[in-house]
Amino acid sequence: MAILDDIKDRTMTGKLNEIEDLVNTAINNGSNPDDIIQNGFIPAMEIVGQRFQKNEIYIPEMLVAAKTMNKGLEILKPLMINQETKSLATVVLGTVKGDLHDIGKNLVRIMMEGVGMKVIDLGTDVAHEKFIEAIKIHNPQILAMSALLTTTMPAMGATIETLKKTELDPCPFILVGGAPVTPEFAKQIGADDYADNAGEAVDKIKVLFQ
Ligand code: B1M
Repeated sequence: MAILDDIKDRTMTGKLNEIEDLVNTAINNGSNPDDIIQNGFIPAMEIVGQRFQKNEIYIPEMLVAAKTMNKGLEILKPLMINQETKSLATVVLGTVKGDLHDIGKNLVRIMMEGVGMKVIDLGTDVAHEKFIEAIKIHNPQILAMSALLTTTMPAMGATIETLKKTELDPCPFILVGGAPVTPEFAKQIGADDYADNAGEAVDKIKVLFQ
């Protein structure tokens, strides 16, 4: 749809002043928030990431793109969260210790909240002690961890190891993701599942509660 292409384009190029109108137009034309995220914001940020990697754009351009996406997401958020619905599941979410990447994690959070999950977002650079503490307090059904650096992926394993030693009953279902994470790595560190993208993360959790 042309309007979703426009949203993708303006996000990539960081057109902060145009995004609000475009998102509102898309909604008025019948696009649902999921469509706008999956076909507008996510592909935009993927391309931004690739361009950054090739030195075609630099940190300021990339951060303006993320800011543009966040401005658009703010409009979608209230439309996605059904306040009346009982929470589908409680999720403790965070980017692991040493890792400050949060664009993908925030997309995961928004999409989870959109289907009625209660998300305790611990932010970035989350040490395993902090994950365990939050699990003890909130008693979530799901622990969701994100990592974008090969050097921080092992922090997921360290958290799982500590969690398993803590012998919580019931132990939350552990879902991991992030660009360098693979299904094989997830299995190796003892996670219950892996998701490739925000939409898949939500789908995999939804299946557990059907
Ligand atoms: Co960084 N960075 N970065 N960076 N950065 C990468 C990841 C990198 C691949 C770029 C590169 O050099 N080729 C590289 C990692 C190399 C590696 O480890 N193999 C890298 C590096 C090296 C670094 C620094 C070390 C650079 C430096 O300082 N020398 C540094 C580290 C800082 C730190 O974390 N301690 C650093 C810093 C930064 C910025 C601060 C500048 C910025 C982050 C801003 C922010 O997040 N607020 C940044 C960015 C933006 C990137 C790239 C360009 C884009 C990441 C992104 O946001 N993508 C990235 C290169 C790339 O990916 N092409 C790169 C868009 C986003 C929508 O995708 O995050 O993959 P993504 O999320 C997807 C999926 O992965 C998945 O769903 C999301 C949406 O569908 N997903 C999950 C994510 N979490 C999930 C959890 C799930 C399920 C799915 O379940 C729980």
